Amino acid sequence: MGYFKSHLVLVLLLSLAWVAPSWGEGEEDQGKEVEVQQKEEVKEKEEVISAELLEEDDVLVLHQHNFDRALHEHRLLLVKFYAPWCGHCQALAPEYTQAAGILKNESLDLRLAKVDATEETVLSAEFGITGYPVLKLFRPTDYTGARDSQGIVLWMKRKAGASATLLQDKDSTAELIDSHDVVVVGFFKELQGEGAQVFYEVASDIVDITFGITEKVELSQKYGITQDTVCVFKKFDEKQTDFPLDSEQRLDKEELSRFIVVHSLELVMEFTSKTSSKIFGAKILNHLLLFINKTVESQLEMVGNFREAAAAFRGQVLFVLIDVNGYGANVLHFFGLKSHDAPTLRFINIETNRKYCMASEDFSAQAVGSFTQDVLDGKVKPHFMSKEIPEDWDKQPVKVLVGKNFEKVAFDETKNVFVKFYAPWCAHCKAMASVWEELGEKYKDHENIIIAKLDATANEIENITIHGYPTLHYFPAGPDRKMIEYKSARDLETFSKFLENGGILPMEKEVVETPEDVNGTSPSDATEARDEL
Ligand SMILES: *[C@@H]1O[C@H](CO)[C@@H](O)[C@H](O)[C@H]1NC(C)=O
Ligand SMILES: *[C@@H]1O[C@H](CO)[C@@H](O)[C@H](O)[C@H]1NC(C)=O
Ligand SMILES: *[C@@H]1O[C@H](CO)[C@@H](O)[C@H](O)[C@H]1NC(C)=O
Ligand SMILES: CC(=O)N[C@H]1CO[C@H](CO)[C@@H](O)[C@@H]1O
Repeated sequence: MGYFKSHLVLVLLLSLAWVAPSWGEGEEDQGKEVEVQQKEEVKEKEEVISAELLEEDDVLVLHQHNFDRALHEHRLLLVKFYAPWCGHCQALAPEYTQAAGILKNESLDLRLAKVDATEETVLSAEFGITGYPVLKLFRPTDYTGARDSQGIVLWMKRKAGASATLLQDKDSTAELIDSHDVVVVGFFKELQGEGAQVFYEVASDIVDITFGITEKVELSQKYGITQDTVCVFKKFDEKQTDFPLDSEQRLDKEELSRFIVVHSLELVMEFTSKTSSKIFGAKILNHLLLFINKTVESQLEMVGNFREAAAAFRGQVLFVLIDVNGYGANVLHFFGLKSHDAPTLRFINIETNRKYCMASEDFSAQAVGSFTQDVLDGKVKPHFMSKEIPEDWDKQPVKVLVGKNFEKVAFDETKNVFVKFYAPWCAHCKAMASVWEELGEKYKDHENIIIAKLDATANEIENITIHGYPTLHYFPAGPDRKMIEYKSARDLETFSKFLENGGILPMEKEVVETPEDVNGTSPSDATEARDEL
């Protein structure tokens, strides 16, 4: 896992983006419904169920028999289809309950409900539920907001009302623009046109930004607008950014959304608990991070140059400032940095997780700009983290590998090398630590078998991506640079057989380690128990 462990589920999910190429991973537990339905068949329901609407902590509890009644009685109903055993559902539950309470209090008749999809197979089938949790707004609309109480409230309110405030005069317009750090206003010649409709749709989706819309010519004139235009007004950077609409071409919803998201971010975003969801939510895959110690004046002054360089890459590379004193300190280890390494720059692609390091110490706008361009142009080699080689790395039965000695040891043509990629905090790794030591002991004098381990949180190996801990890879002797992933039982006997047999196990000898996983209720492979990244 990595990057930083936050108490907030949302931030945690988002934080994975700097940890692993895992955007969206873990958002829903997909494809579990098959077993669920099988379980359902076993469980015969005996009790007679009425259409009564009961609630649990302000959340309506729906089933096949009261569903229609709930839809009939509530103007807008957000329904969560969940499975009791699903981890993401459990994480969402308290947030959902809290949002339900807030909305119920405001007597807007916006209600939250839930359906245990493992029980209610008829409803799940009707609404095509294939993963958990799934939230649907009735009139059925997919939930697209953030998964915390504030996000749910914002989203429900946006869906309930007009997505953009209709602006009629200069005063109310100025007031709206002044009311938030970022306000988006659409200036249209006519509100019935196609452009305005697309604008309304976009406003309906981007629930954390305030939108206004107008067709008044005097307002367009006041803000220097001469054709249909969407303006992002902000209290920072360039204050107003215009997106003039091409009268020939159809306004593209995606393009407009992207423009608004990109231009509502500050040119340089400081990484804090408040901004991290915006930073990752912008879906800009390249991030350039400047690590500084803000209490040091000379480092603080670098931000000006950084900002100057950022302008040319807007929308393509997100420039992020990280103060090593604050929230940013949590991120340092993920880049193999210590606070005294500041000031320093790292470029990261959050999809591939490739990191790049600027060789020079020159932080001028020009140097930062050309480094960024060089990375984009593929002219800079990725940087792989490595600890220093410990002096006694080969003194114990289990050899200690780091990035710097990996190539030489693992790809040694005369040796068969079995490597455990682990994380210091991972429970499954700790559970198998002693058997790995025993294995090392058993083969310590062997002429060509090497047992080794590598802390994969501090060392990165080119072309080897670790998706969970522990991961065991076998590198057989020979010139082919082969790598075989070991996926069988983690005991001394099976390991030994695997090694004696030259890196394969006879099929019938494969042992299933964790029987409770056989039915696929755990995300890991049936034969593995490991902590996912
Ligand atoms: C609902 O309103 C009551 C009374 O005003 C208040 O005590 C309670 O905290 C509110 N609940 C929520 C979830 O906002
Ligand atoms: C930042 O710099 C100040 C002043 O030199 C120093 O006292 C502080 O320890 C530094 N912060 C970190 C996290 O290293
Ligand atoms: C990694 O993969 C690339 C592309 O297949 C290859 O050119 C490169 O030599 C590999 N690097 C190592 C260290 O194996
Ligand atoms: C629903 C299902 O696949 N159940 C299986 C779960 O695993 C046990 C033990 O392997 C089997 O006996 C069940 O048939």
